Amino acid sequence: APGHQPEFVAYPAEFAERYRAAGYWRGETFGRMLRDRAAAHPDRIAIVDPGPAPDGSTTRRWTYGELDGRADRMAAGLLALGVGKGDRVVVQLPNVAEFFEVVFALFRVGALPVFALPAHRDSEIRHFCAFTEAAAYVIPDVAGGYDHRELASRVRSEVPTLRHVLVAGDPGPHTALADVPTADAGAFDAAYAGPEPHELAFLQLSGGSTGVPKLIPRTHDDYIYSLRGSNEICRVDEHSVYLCALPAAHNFPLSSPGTLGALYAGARVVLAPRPSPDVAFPLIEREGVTLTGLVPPLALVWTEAAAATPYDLSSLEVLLVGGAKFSEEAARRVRPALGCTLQQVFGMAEGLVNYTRLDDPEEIIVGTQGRPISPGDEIRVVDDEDRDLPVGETGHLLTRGPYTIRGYWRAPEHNATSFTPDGFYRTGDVVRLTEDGYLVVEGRAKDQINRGGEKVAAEEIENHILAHPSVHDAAVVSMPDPYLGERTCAYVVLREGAEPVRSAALKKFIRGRGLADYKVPDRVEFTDAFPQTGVGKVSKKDLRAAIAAELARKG
Ligand code: J2J
Repeated sequence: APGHQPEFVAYPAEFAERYRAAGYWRGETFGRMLRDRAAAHPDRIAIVDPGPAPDGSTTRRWTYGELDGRADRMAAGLLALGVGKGDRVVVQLPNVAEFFEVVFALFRVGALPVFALPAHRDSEIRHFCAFTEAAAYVIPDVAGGYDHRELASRVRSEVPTLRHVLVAGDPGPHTALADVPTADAGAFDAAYAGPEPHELAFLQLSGGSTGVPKLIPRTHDDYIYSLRGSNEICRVDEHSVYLCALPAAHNFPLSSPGTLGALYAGARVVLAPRPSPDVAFPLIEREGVTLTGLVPPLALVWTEAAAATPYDLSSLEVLLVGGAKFSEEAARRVRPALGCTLQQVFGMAEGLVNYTRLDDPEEIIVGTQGRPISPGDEIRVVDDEDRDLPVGETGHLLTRGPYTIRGYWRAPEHNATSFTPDGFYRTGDVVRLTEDGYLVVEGRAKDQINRGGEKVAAEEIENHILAHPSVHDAAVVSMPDPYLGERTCAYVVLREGAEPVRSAALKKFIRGRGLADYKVPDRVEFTDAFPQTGVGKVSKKDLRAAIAAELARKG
């Protein structure tokens, strides 16, 4: 049947009806959303891409009309290449204007962007392309000194479905993105049956706690609701200027309220090529940025740099901080240093997003991770047996609601354990609910390391370590770090009689397998055996305690 998507666990009809009746889902799609904004205010600036020159000479400014026209021509070009509705396209672009041209073109034809991060390498990209049977892969030529065209050639030779590699910049052996759009301005057929609001818009990446990252299917209806809700809470309107400092594809800068929230509001998006103060501060001054989002380590760097900066940051009204726990002590320093309101955000690509409110008392802003966007968000805090705990007690966070998925994409076995039978998502976060309904993140039950907002799935890294011929067993755990909050420590048991390996050589081996740099263990500890739990599993709790004690001892 048209629109039938077997890999996607749809919202049960009764819930979909409820979410529509409540006005959460309004039957919007991203393709039409941009068309409407462009019709309402064609000449307003949508995207500012400062390009490589710090003096502003290479800056590109696209109006809503221009972005809309570009998305149309790109959509027509993609259809001409045979990329159509339901096809998957892995998009791995840095913070450049083309990201929005491509993504809105894909939205318009109903092809699904798969949002890779710029740091991903062979092992991640190969998996995304193969697992989604991607028809195309969109890359920069060289980014951060890395040539993505070579990576694309390797992946293309391994993944038979991958018919096109589209390059923003010099294409090398591939196709230039600039050659995809049709020259004919009216080429995208207005009668083309694009996606329906209840259908999928894209696949987002999960932070992950399993051997390979899971993919998160989001619909137009549900995601656009999260944008509208975020905009209201963060007071984003047509006068707002959002600085995208984190990688644009990540769910936080994409949607909380992020670039897509800003575009929904008819606001302006400014793309920062890097999030460091030397790049971001001049952009804030020059473009009159009103809000942005950062992970905690960057918020610390900004807070420190603000004291001595020659740049005028007074346009900045709101700094969103999330992705990892922001310490209360650091949170208190934001307003005095940057002169703006701190807004904590505790979100996840699977759905649920919590914000402190702009007019909340200081104690709530610095001491909690906010409360849900929607009255339709259902929150449960439970014990190990899924029994609800009294308010104020610490337990596992389960959630269900109008923008939280009911299942990962093509992952029935995972879904059986990641969701309760009645559709609550098991976040893996350990939280406490305050009397006023705010959440405080107290820890984590999932087997993941949160490296300053960058998520590392322990099992994924263990698998890479186990590929080394001298390694018998591996266990990856977090260790405390004053700057990132956590770093990764790999405990390794070598094979008996195996060639001894040094820590540096093992890290080099892991890096050589082609994975995002932030996943390479920060530290390797060799041991003869792992501590066991009562049931004979590796006790990661004991390993975490051991490395924390070791670090504390050394000071
Ligand atoms: C503690 N842990 C947090 C916070 C996320 C907005 C903001 C962040 C994300 C994100 C996002 C945290 N304090 N303030 O998608 O829209 C940890 C939790 C959570 C996981 C989700 C958004 N904010 N976390 O970080 O999918 O463990 O989304 O379950 O990358 O990050 O990670 P991710």
